[in-house]
Amino acid sequence: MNIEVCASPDLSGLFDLEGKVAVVVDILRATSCMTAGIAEGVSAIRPVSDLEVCRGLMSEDYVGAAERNGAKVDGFDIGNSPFSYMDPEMKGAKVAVTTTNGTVAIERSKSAERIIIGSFLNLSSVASYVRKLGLDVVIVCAGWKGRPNLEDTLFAGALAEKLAGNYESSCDSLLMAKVLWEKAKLDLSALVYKSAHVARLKRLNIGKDIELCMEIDRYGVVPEVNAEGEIV
Ligand code: 3SL
Repeated sequence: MNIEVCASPDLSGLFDLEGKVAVVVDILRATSCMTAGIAEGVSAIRPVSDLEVCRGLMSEDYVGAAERNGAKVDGFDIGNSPFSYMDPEMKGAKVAVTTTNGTVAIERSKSAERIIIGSFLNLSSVASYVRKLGLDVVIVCAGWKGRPNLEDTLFAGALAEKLAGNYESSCDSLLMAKVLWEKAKLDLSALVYKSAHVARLKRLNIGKDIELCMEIDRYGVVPEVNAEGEIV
């Protein structure tokens, strides 16, 4: 198996995803929300990049989730907090979601053979699943508005560590992620708290979301985009 890291959706055109597994990651917070939601009983999540498409789905019995620049968008049911997805009232619900970067990363991964949702919350399960599939992997990081970010890159390094001995790679982005993870894993939160996105989120008073998103292996699910474009 070969592994590459696409550090931002804006770089996705440089990667050939055909026949490969895209592991999409947006640690803060979109793919952490999706992992928590599916693990806690949300029945399906429909990711869309367009706000108005998402709004339209609310008339088709979807709970509407929308975030822009970290904040919930007016007129939607929920924003982008994992705790909203973990609410017992969400059990069995279908969610339509749009976020600033995470849903864009999913959309840009559409040519992949499989699209799976990665986060620290399901790190080991993603690693086992990817090992079992045996296909080449591109870790597609959501980043922030076209720029790479720290926390998604760290996930790439963490996943590489879990897959050690099972892959080959000549991708420097993966090497960079591994080197970074070696340092960061000793105290993950300490480094992530220095990131640009934590600074952005802090003004929204969502410290407990950040702590949750840093938890490793809280869940054993591997959410995957199905043929209908829903994450289940
Ligand atoms: O950009 C995204 O997709 C979001 O995950 C960002 S935020 O954590 O909701 O601010």
